[in-house]
Amino acid sequence: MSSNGHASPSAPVKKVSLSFNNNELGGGARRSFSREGSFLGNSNATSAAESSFIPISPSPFSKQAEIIRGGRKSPEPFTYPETKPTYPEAKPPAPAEDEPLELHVEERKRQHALAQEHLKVEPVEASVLRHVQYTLARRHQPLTAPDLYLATALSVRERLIERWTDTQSYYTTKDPKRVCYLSLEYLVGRCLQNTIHNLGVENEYTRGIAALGYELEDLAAEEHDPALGNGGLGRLASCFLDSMATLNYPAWGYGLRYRYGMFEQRIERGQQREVPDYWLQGHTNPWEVQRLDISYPVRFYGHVHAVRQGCNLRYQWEGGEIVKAQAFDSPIPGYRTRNTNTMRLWSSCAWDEFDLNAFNAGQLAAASEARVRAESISAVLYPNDHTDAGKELRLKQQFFFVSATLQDVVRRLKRSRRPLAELPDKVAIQLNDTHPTIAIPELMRIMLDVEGLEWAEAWSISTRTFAYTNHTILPEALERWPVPLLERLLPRHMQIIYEINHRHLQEVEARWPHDTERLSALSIIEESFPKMVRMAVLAIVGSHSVNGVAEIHTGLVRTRLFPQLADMWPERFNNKTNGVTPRRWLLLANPSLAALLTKWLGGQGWVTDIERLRILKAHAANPDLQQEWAASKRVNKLRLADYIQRHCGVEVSADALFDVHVKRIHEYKRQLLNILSIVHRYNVIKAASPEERAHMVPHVKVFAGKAAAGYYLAKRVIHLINSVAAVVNGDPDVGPLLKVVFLANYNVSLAEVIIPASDISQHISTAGMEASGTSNMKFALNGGLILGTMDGANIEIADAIGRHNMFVFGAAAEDTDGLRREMAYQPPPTDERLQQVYSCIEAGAFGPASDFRAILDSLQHGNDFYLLAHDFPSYLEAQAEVDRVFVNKADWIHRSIVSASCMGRFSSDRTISEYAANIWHLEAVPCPE
Ligand code: NBG
Repeated sequence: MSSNGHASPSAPVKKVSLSFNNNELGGGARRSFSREGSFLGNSNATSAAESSFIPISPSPFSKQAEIIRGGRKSPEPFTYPETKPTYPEAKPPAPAEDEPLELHVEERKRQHALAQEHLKVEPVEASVLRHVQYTLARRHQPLTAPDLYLATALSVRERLIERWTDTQSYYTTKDPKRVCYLSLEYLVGRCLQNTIHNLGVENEYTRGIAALGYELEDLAAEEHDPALGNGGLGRLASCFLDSMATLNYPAWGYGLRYRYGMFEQRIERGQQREVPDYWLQGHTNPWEVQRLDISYPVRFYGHVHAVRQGCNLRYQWEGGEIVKAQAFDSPIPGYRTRNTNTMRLWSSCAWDEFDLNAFNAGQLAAASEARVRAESISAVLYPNDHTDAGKELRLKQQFFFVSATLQDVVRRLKRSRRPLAELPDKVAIQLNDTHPTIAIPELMRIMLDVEGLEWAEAWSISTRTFAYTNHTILPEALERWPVPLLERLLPRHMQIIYEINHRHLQEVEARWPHDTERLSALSIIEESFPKMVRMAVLAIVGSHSVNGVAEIHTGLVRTRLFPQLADMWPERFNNKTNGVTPRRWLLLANPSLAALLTKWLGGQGWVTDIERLRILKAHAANPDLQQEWAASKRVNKLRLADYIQRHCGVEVSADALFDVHVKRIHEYKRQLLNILSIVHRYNVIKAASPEERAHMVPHVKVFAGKAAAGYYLAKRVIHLINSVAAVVNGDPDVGPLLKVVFLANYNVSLAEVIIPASDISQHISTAGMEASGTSNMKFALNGGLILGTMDGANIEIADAIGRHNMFVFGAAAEDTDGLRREMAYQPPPTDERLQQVYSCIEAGAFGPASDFRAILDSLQHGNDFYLLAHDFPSYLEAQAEVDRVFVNKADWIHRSIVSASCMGRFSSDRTISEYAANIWHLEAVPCPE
């Protein structure tokens, strides 16, 4: 074996046996591994030659595999659709030479001194008008809100860039350890007001913009909300970036700059229609800087070539296609600190813009073909929530993103003249879910093939650098990539994955000899047809830390999802309960509550130390506080009522109980359970006498959320909600007692309007299925009470605020499997009220029953996997309890104050401090003013 861990070749590369004798195995059986490292079970018949390895494309149908399958003939080999185009032989461009840092230091100082001398801070009005007139070239046109928004953003950006460049320069001088947060999704939200607040210039800008005849808030609404993520995972990444900057951690957020973000959702005839979200169209994005000086080549396809170097073998990945990754940087300002970090998003483009030869030969389309192909990589965000996209383009996106990122990381290390051995001391890389896991073999490839390190050293560096966060235990969301696809797209990475797996399984075998089941559970390769690479297993094997995002979820990751891996490395597994940034989700989204807090807590210290809210708990019964608290909630409810009126044409009263259910539409999140209970409420109202109605609590039921475009049942649920809404809202019998609205195109900006206005919000996933949830934290922080199941972070929120302040119902996570088994054996009788709801839908009360047939089928005949019917009675009880408490205003507000005041633990500042201390081992580096 060569020193870098690969089989020694002769030409052609010789097959090497990796089977090994294990005398302890009964009957002289031998345990075999293919060189791919996939576990192949016990075999008496395997010869060394049979367990051989052809490095570049090992057959997925080796003899041993056949033996395991009991000598059955292999099915036809899986052929992945051949989409690979033919390319001219790609040559890697010469690496850009980095000038040594020292050369820059003096020049930087000189420029800075010059700037200090000549640049003065202009008044806001002057700065904004300068941009209107000279940047936008609109000197003779009347001022419009869009122009003024852009000019204001450009004006703010100047101040931002000062801090940003100072911070980056300071980091360069200090050369501290940094964290790189790798996430395929960010849900940034609008930037203008967030930046103004974080910079502490809101008074100046509010006044300055007022002097120009506008309200800052109105201008802020002109900004397009970039939706570069699906839901909670992407928003968490953006909350984390805010906290990292605020806590002065040297951090980089890396991601992809999709041209089309999450689709825009329109509701037409009650149904979702997806419209492409071309968020960059028609305006410049003032919050990013294209870094023309920073781009990297990223290779796809090609072949692997082994070369002998002395007595060692080195592998080179050659040919294929090269695409350019172009950096776009967005400054991420911390709150009231000079520290301003970077979110670097990669955009793909052709390495050679245009094939002039093809053009000259008259092949016009061919001339720009490579460009179109290259640009498609970062074109669209996959609008899949919890589904394995299984698309070649998706894997290309993942590799494109991590390859550019790692080149950037390694370049920075080398620039500071450090050897790769120091990488774990200088950089922590956090993998946000499995999407960036291909970074592990890519870093190994760079170290082995480019930098010439030995396997053992490279592996040690790699595992000490990477850490992985799991965000779901839903099997359909656990990424697996077909081996044939990886072999074709990333041939060298597939080899490296095999090698990682082989060594990993050897370790397993050494610790647990003869444990066949364990070996197959622990293998990175799944022995299916085709074979699959389990990315989560690869992420765990290749990281020093694996964390879940709430206590219950981490427990399930340990015990249900990866029990054997947790057995092997118990010290690797840890919990980091999610959090949300109080800057966006309280200070910005809820100005009236923010003002109240500042007044009652004697200053704005709570914005960075949200634990201070706890002081209010002791004053929860204070009538003055209660009165102000209720007034603030009312302001927010009026704002939402206005939004509902403008967007749905439905008039709602701020006196009603606002009951909100907003998140991605998914069966496990159970929007269906909610709408079924609304139909029941409707039935009850219809059957009630006028006296009974007079005692009922009026409800406004608010839904919002997108369904993945291909998720049929989720789209049916949206249809049902809108159909019920149409009937209920138009029924004069019901009047203000019940209103149902579905707000289209849920995104960060809409969440900022909805969340502060809730009385109740629903987080009612089937127990054990929601990893954490983060909107539950936002609602509670804004004084909304929670109606929820004991799932995800709800459990910890209940602990923090006191369970009696939450309305809890439903099966516990540990009971769900048993309930499903019982249901399969003998479906329990359906609750009468639920049966009546089914009957209404079946009788066409909300439109043709056939529209909702699939929904009803998913619940009946023992199909109720998400346990809606089981939880329905306790859900109705919890709702009745909500109504009972709501009529006692003082009690309600007391609970609201207590729950908000106990939410300190759920700030992303706490979460990030834990990541920094326990996983990244990172120090804060405050940039001097
Ligand atoms: C989601 C979970 C949520 C969790 C967020 C952030 C994925 C894969 N997972 O419960 O479903 O709050 O991640 O951790 O999007």
